[in-house]
Amino acid sequence: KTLLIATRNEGKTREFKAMFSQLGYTVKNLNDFPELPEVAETGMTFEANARLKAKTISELTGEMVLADDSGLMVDILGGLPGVWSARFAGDHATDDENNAKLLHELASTAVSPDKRKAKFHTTLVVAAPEKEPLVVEGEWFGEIGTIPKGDDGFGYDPLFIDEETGRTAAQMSLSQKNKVSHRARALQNLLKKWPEWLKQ
Ligand code: ITT
Repeated sequence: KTLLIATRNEGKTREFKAMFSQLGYTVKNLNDFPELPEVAETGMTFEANARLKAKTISELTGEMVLADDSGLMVDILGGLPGVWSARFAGDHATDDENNAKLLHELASTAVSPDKRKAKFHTTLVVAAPEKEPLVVEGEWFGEIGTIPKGDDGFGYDPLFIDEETGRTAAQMSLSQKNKVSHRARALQNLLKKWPEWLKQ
């Protein structure tokens, strides 16, 4: 069984590969299909963008497609970077540039950790021909550190401190992160609904 994920983000893909391999699925992403177009993320919400990515790629391929729209929401920044997480420091910003921008925005709160509370959010959408899309969410609570720690993961992982363990997401192994992350929780919610949805 193969599942196409409408993403070009290899960090997300690595996590999905591990999660879905336990379910007997092989995962492919858009980097395996260079002929498919870029889907512009014009939505103002995670759900709107996830729907856009899943529906567009499903219509173009005629396949069932999973999309993940996700991001980091920092309390004192009013939920930013949110849907702009991938582009926080500019259109083709690297993870390092986005992390530097986040630290800069939070510089004045460095001494009060309670002001650095944050969460990761994922909305997953599964789209397939002739079906209403299936939509689920997952969240992960923590706070933003003052210096990057850890080498694993991707994106904001070196700055995101898990509230349960006090470790950054980048200090966790892939399998540890996949037990507690926003993406893992969203997938658990998906698996509760997926069998019924497939039968429709
Ligand atoms: P696709 O749209 O191709 O899937 P993208 O990177 O543009 O790739 P998003 O629009 O959903 O994906 O942006 C998500 C950004 O949020 C991502 O680039 C990271 O910066 C951040 N992010 C999401 N999940 C994360 C995680 O588990 N760890 C660290 N950062 C994460």
